[in-house]
This record gives sequence, structure tokens and C-alpha cells, in this order.
Amino acid sequence: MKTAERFIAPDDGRLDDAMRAAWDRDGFLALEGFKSPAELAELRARVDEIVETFDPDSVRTVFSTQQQSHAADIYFRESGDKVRCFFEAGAFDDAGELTVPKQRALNKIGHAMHDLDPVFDRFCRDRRLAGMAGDLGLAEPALIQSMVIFKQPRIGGEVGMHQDATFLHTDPVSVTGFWFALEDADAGNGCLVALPGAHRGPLAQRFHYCGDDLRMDRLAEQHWDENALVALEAPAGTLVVLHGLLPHGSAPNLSARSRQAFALHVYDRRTRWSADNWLRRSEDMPVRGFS
Ligand SMILES: O=C(O)CCC(=O)C(=O)O
Repeated sequence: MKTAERFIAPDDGRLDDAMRAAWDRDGFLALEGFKSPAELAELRARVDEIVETFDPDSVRTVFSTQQQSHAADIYFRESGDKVRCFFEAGAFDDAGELTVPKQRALNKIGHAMHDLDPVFDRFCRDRRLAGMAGDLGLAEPALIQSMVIFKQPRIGGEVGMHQDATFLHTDPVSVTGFWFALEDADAGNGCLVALPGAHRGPLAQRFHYCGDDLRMDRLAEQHWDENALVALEAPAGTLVVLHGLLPHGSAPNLSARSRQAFALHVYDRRTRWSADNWLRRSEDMPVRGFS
């Protein structure tokens, strides 16, 4: 598999012509050195604190993109405006007991740390990101979702190929992913993979409420050529920006190294947020921009 091109992150976050051309052509942009070691260390220390205070017996929700079984789970459904921890499928034995310490058992934390936690708030509400969002056409950015993705050693699960607009839909599509490597991500520990240029194709699926049920509907045939995948290798501190229609995912992490990442998803308020999206927020927590 080829490795995708990376740019050196601009100091002020503003995209030059070559970066804009790569974004238009590929539907992604990898910017190395966007976050400093100190910024990464601060966020990772906060992640460690959240995990430290999390009681694994309080909930046993497993998050897996392979089966939507978690969808029935109220803990997941109500996490759009909360800070909640989700387990890896491979973290339990047949008797339902954790086989690894909780620090090695979580798949992710989601989905509103950017609004509820001061350290995440600072990491996300970065004036360089605000400038970049403007360059990407997000004229009225709304920070809708944040996720820590652990990709644990040995048991870090696959993230199946998907488009973010499947889960965070607006009309027209505007969701944009800002994915940060908190640790080195490479082909050996399950880095992101993507199909360059395939963001020009249609939205293939939608995950949405239908009454009280959450369901996945097919909207268009998926002609995603897995032979054309590229590896988005990303040294710690790299920001990978992902177009909402770009098919992307990541392989399981079978290595002994973890591959922690943080993702922030932003949409443009000038578009119409689809009311049947899975992610819901209470009225007293309206979605906010970069300031
Ligand atoms: O970190 C990963 O492996 C997947 C992340 C992803 O798909 C996303 O942020 O949209």
C-alpha cells in the first residue's frame, strides 16, 4: 500500500495553494507537526485522568463499528453531549470479565469532551484550526463531536471503511474530520487508510433514527477499490483533515504499540443538520463554534 503525502503544518494553520490543491484532489490533508509535544502531553495526561476515574463495572458497553449492537444501548445513544467510555470487543473473556487492565481495555471516549472538559476545549478551540476551517469552506463552523480513539496494543479493533457523513449528516454534506495523532501511527499499528479522490463519489450509507430505532440505510452502491487505498502514516502531532465523503478506516492494531488518536468533527451551520442523526444534544448544551 502506498503512503500518503504529508505537508509540514503551517504555523498559523492557513493552507497554501499546494495544500488546497491536495485537499481538493484527495479529500484529505496530512499536516505533520500541527500539535506540539507539550499540547499532546497535556491532552494525554487528561485522557489518563478520565480513564483513572472511570469505573469499568459501571458500564460494559462495547463499541464496535463492525456490529451496530451498541446502537441499542442507551449509554451510547445518550453520549452525544457527555463524556463516556466505551470498551473494546476483545477486552472480555467468555465469562464477560476484563482480560486486561481498564487502561488497556477501552476503545474510545466520546462524544462531547470539547464542550465539557477544559483541556479538550483548549486543544480544540485553537485559533489555527479556526483559520483552517475557514480555508476549507466551513464559514460557520460548529464543533459537534469529539472522540479519543485508543487503538490498544493487540486488541485495538478495525474501524471499517466509512464516510463520516454517514454518521453526521447535513444537507448538503459539510462534516469535516480533524484527526490528531497523539502517538505515532503507521502501517504496523493500524494507521488511517483512505481512498484518495473518492470524496467525489456519493454518500453510500446513512446511520440514523427511524422512530426509536437506529438503523443503517444504503443510499448508493459503494464502488470503493480497496487496491487504491493509501496509508495515512502520521507521526505524533500530525493533523489529518478528512472530507465528510472520503471513505476511510483503519486496520486492527495487532502490534505491541498503542496508537492513540483524537478526532474532532465539525459541520457548517449554513447547512441543515439532519434531525434524525444519531448524535443528539440537550437544549441546554447548544453546539458552539471555535470561540
Ligand atoms: O482513528 C481511527 O482509526 C478511525 C477514526 C475515524 O474514522 C474518524 O475519526 O472518522
